[in-house]
Amino acid sequence: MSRLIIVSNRVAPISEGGPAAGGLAVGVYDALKETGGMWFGWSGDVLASGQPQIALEERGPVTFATIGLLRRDYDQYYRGFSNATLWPAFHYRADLVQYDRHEYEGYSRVNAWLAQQLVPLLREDDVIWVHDYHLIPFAQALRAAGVKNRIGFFLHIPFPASQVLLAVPPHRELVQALCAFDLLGFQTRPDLRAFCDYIVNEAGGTTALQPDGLTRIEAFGQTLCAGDYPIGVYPDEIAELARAGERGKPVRTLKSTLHGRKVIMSVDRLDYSKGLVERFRAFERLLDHTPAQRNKVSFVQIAPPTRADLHAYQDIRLRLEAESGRINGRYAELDWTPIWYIHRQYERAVLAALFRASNVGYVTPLRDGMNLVAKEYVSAQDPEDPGVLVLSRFAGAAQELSGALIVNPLDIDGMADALGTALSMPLAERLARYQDMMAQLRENNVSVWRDRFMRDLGRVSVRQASLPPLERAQG
Ligand code: ADQ
Repeated sequence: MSRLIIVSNRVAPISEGGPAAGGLAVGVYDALKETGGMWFGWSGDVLASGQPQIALEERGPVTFATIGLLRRDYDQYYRGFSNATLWPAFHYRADLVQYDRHEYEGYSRVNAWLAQQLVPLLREDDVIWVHDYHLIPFAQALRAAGVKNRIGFFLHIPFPASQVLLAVPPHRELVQALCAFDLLGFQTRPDLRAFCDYIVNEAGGTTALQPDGLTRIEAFGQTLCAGDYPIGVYPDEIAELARAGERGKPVRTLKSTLHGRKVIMSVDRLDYSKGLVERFRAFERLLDHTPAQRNKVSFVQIAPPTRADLHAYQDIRLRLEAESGRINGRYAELDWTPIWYIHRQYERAVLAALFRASNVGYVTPLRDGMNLVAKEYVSAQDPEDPGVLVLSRFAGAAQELSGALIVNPLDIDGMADALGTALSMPLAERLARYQDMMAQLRENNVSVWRDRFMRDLGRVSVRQASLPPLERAQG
C-alpha cells in the first residue's frame, strides 16, 4: 500500500489517545495509521533568525515532520497573504481584502521552500494530500522540483464566485497553481461550480462531468479532476462523549445557574465570517418582539479569539464586546443574564456535553466552508429529547442538514423568528428533524469523506508521469 503524506499549514497536536481536536484531525490521523505515512507542516514556532530545521517524530506507523517559520515568512505567508488576503476574499468579504505584493511573493516563496523541505522525505509511490488555502501553490512547487507523485488538494473554506475572486490581484496565478494538482476537492457543489465557472469564463478552459461523477478540467495546458467532498464528523463517537458528560461538572454548573431556563448555544472561533454580530442582534430582536421569552432563555456564545494580530479580528472582538454589553445592559435582571459571552477553548467532551444540554444550536455564519459545529451539535443531542439546529444557508453544512431551521444571517427578524420556532418546537417535530439529520451524518461521516477523496485520487490518471512538469505548468 502506498504511504499517505498529509501536508497542512499546521500539524494537529497529537496526544497518546489521538488528536485533541475534532473532525479533520481525527479523520486524517486514522487514515495515516492505516496506510502508514507522514504529516508535514508548520510546527507553530516563529523564529527570529536562523535556519529552521525539520523535526521528525515517529508515532507507530506515522511520522510527524514539523518545521518552524522565520518571522518574515510568518508575516508574509501566514498573517499576510493567507489570512489578510485569501481568507476574507474566499469568505466573500472583498471589503476586508488587504493586498501587498511582497506578501504574495512571501506566500509563493514559503510554499516553494516548504515543498523543497518535503522532497527529500518522499518515496516514489507516496500519495500526497495537501490541505487548504495556505498551500495553493504547493503542487506547482513540488512539480518544479521534479516530483511525479499523485497530489490531491482539499479546500476547507468556500471557493468564491469569480467576481469576488477577481478582487485578489494574482487570482489567475492562484487558479493556475491549483491546476497543477491531480485532484481538487471542494466542500460543496456550489464551491465546485464557482471554480468551474472561473475555469470556463476567466481562464478559457473547459469542464466536463464524467460518468464517475468527477469533473474533468482542462486549463492552463493541464488536465485534472475536481469533485465535492463535504467533510463530516463521527456522529456516534460525539454522541457517546456527550452522553458521558451529561452529569459532569460543566453541565451541572450550567443547569444550576440557569434554574430551568432554556439555553441557546453557539461555539465558534472568533472570526468575522461567523456572523456573530448579526446573531447577537437577532437574539436581541427575539427578546424585543417576544416579551414572554425574557428571563426564560439565555444565549451562550463560546468564542475563543484567533488571529488576534490582525486588525479585522481586533475590530470584531471590540464590536462583539460592545454588543453583548449593550444587550445585557438593556435586558439583564438581577437573576438573569441574557448573553453569556465566553472567550475560551473547551475540550471536545465538554463541548459535546454542553451541546446536549442546550435547547437550540445557533450556527449562523455569513460564509463557512462546512461548519463542523453544526454537525457536532446534532450528533451530541439526546435521541429521546433532541434540541433544534438553527443554521445559516451560507454554511456548507446547510447543503446536507435539511432538518435544520435554515436562516439567512442577514435577515435579523427571520433569525429571531427561527429562534422562537426552535424554542417552542414540539417533541415529535424535533425528533423527526434530528433523525433525518443523524441519518445523513452517519451516511457521510468523516471516514466516508476521506475514503472517497483517497479513492478518487487513486483513480485519476497520473498525467505528470508522461509529461515534463515544468513545460506543462507554463502551457
Ligand atoms: P473552522 O473555521 O475552524 O474550520 P469549524 O468547521 O466550525 O470551523 O470547526 C471548528 C472546530 O473547532 C470544531 O470541531 C469545533 O468543535 C472546534 N471549536 C470551535 N470553538 C471551540 C472552542 N471554544 N473550544 C474548543 N473547540 C472549539 C475550517 C472551515 C470550516 C470547515 C472546517 C473543516 O472554516 O468551514 O468546516 O475547516 O473542514
